[in-house]
Amino acid sequence: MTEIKTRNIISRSDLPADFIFGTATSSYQIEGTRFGTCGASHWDSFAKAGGTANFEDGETACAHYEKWEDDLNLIQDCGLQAYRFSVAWPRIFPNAAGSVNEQGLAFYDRVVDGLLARGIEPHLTLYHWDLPQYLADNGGWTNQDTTQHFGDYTEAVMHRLGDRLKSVATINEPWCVAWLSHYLGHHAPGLTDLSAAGKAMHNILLAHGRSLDRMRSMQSVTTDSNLGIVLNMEVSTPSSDDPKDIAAAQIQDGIYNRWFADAVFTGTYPADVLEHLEPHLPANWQDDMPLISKPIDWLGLNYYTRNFIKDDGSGQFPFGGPVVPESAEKDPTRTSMNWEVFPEGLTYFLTRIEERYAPNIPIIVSENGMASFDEITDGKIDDVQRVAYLQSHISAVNDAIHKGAHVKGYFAWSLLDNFEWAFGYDQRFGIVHVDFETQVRTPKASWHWLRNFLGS
Ligand code: IFM
Repeated sequence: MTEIKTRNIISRSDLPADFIFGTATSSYQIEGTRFGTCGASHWDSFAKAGGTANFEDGETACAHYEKWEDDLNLIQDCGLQAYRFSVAWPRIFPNAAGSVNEQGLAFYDRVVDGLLARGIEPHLTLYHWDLPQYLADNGGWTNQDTTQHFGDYTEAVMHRLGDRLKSVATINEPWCVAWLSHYLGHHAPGLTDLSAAGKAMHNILLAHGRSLDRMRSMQSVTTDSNLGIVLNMEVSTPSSDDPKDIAAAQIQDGIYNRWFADAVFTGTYPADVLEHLEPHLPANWQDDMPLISKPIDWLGLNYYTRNFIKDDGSGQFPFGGPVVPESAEKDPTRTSMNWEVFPEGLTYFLTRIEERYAPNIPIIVSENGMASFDEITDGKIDDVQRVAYLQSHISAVNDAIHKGAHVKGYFAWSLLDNFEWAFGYDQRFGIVHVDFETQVRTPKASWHWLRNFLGS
C-alpha cells in the first residue's frame, strides 16, 4: 500500500456543504437491558460465562433507555446533524413465541421523534450484535433459519419507524459477527470453530440480502431509497518482506476486507479465501449470491486501525495473524486498545472502495474514533489524543474526497463511553464521559473541539 500524506483541515467549510457530521452508538452498548421489556441476548450469556472483562454486561450500561433525552440534547448541543443508533432485536421480539413487544417499538418511536424534533437525522442500524438468546440456542448465525427471523424482525421495525428514517443499515460489521465471534472466539458466542465461522460468514450476508429485499417490498417505508450495510475494514500490512508474511497478510485482507465487499458488490467471494473456506459454507451457497448482491444505496465504512500480519508457520488456513507490540500507556501513536493510529488507512479504504467496487456510491464513514486513558481533573477531561485522532481522520476523509471518493458523511464513535464488548467498561471511546456509578455525563475536550469545528 502506498503511504498517503494527509493534509490539515482548517475548518468545517473545507468539506463539501452537504457533507454530514454525526455520532454513533449501539443498543446493547448504551441502553441497559434491565429497562423496558428486553429479552435476553447472547451477550448476556457470553458475559455470564466469563467472555467479558470482570463478567461485565449491558444490564445497565449508560441507562440510555431512561436518559435518552439528555443524550439527544448532547448531540444537538454539539451541533451534530446526524445520529446513528441501533435497535435491540430482543427488545422487539423478547421471546421465541414471536409476538412483537409494543414497549420496545414505542421506545424507538420516541427516540426517532426526539431526533427529528431536535433537527437531527435518524440513521438506524438493524443488527449491531444483540442476537436474541432463543435464536442463539438454535445455532444463531450458523443456522439459516436465523436469516428468516431477521427478515421478520426487519419488517416489524420498518413497519413502525420506516417512514421517518434518513437511512437504514442492515448489519453492522459482518466480520465481527462471523469471524471474530465464531473463529477467533472474542465475541459472543465465543466459538473457535472454522466450520461454524464459514457458515456465519455466509449467513450474515444472506441475512443482509433478505432484510434488504423485505424493505424494498414494503410500501410504507419511505427510507426505501437509502438502504445499505456497514462494513469494517482494517489495513493488513505484511510484518516483513518474507513471502510467507506477504501471503498471510493477503489472506487476512481477504477475510477481513474483501470477503464482504466482494459479495455485496460483485456477488462472488474472493478466490484466495474461498479456496479454503468453501468446504465450510452452507450447501448451495451459490444460490444466495444474487440476493446478497442486490444493489444498495450507500455503504458504511467503520475504520479504526491497521495491523501487521505474520505467517504463523502452521501451514494451515488462515496462515497467520496480527503481531501486536507491547502496549505502552500514553503512547501517542497507539490507543488504549493498543491499536495503531493510522489515518492514511482511512483514505486508502475510501479510495479503494470507490475504485474497486462502487464508483459513485455514497460512502459514509459510519464509525471512527479511539479509546483513551481519560481522566477527570477538576471536572474536565482533556482528551487531547482523541482531538488529534479526530482531526487527522477527518483530514484523511478530505483527502479521499479530493481523490474522487464520494464520501458523504462522518460519524464519530462514540457519543458516550459505553460497554466495549469483551473489554467491558474499561475502554472509553466516548466524546462524552460517563460515570458508570452515577450516570453523570461530562462532555470531553473532544466534544468541545467538535462543536467549535462544526461552527467554524
Ligand atoms: O464499540 C465498537 C462498536 O460496537 C463496533 N465498532 C468498533 C467499536 C470499537 O471497538
